[in-house]
Amino acid sequence: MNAVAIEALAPVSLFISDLHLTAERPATNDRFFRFLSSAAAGVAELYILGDFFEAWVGDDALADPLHAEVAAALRALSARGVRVHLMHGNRDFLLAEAFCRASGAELLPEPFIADLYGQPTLLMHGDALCTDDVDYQHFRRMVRDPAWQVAFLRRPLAEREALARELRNRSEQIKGDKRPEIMDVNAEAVAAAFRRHGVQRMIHGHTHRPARHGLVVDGVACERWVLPDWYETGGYLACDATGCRLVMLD
Ligand code: LP5
Ligand code: MN
Repeated sequence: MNAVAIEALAPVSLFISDLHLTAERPATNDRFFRFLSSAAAGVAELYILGDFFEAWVGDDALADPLHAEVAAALRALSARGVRVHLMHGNRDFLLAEAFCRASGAELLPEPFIADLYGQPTLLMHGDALCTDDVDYQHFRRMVRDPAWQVAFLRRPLAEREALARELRNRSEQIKGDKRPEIMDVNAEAVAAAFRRHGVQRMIHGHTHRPARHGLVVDGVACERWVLPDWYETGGYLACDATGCRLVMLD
């Protein structure tokens, strides 16, 4: 790393999530690579708040050419001095140390409180806030259980990939039968998170409903930023000492 380059980085933190990178959506992948060499190239840090990949079945999936290309692109960004932070989503909760070594990214626990230029900010993927989606929360508890993960990772790669494809199909079918409101965050879960962590700002993705929500929790003004997905356009949140703004790409 080069100290001069690090000093030149702008004191700005960018947040992205829900890119769902896959060889089947080359336009999104290209948009991401352009983002790395433009908006993300000169900032202090990049936070990836989950669902970076369409599905991650274990770090041996780094053998996939797209996965390797993405890891190398992140490594090039971190080599410029940009700190890259990664949080699990519901699609890629199996990202682990080998991916971090290949990409130069640091894996964050969820939830995580980041100090953004003096303002403590709660970071989450967002799925844990969707407490009305009871079936999903049950499923989440199962796949986040370390014993379940050890057993799953023992299966051959091709079998894990087939299971992930099957699960994705099931998820799409099941979502068609769910009311849209149960797939959004639950207001009580949001208020409880602000209360528990004593913060006034939260950033998350998952719901694909980009927005800034102002709310009052126990008499304290708070804000909740929701990140966009990258299916059609994509975008990011940029935060600095003056606050945050959502930037949509075209
Ligand atoms: O992802 P998205 O936004 O479409 O939907 C999510 C919830 N769905 C999921 C599943 C993911 O899409 C697929 C994850 C792939 C991970 C690969 C590694 C692990 C492989 C494990 C193989 C067993 O997270 C969806 C939510 C939605 O967000 C909105 O919040 O509603 O939740 C579901 O659809 C889950 C169902 O409600 C309940 C799960 C039924 C499980 C049936 C088991 C079938 C096993 C299939 C064979 C493997
Ligand atoms: Mn998600």
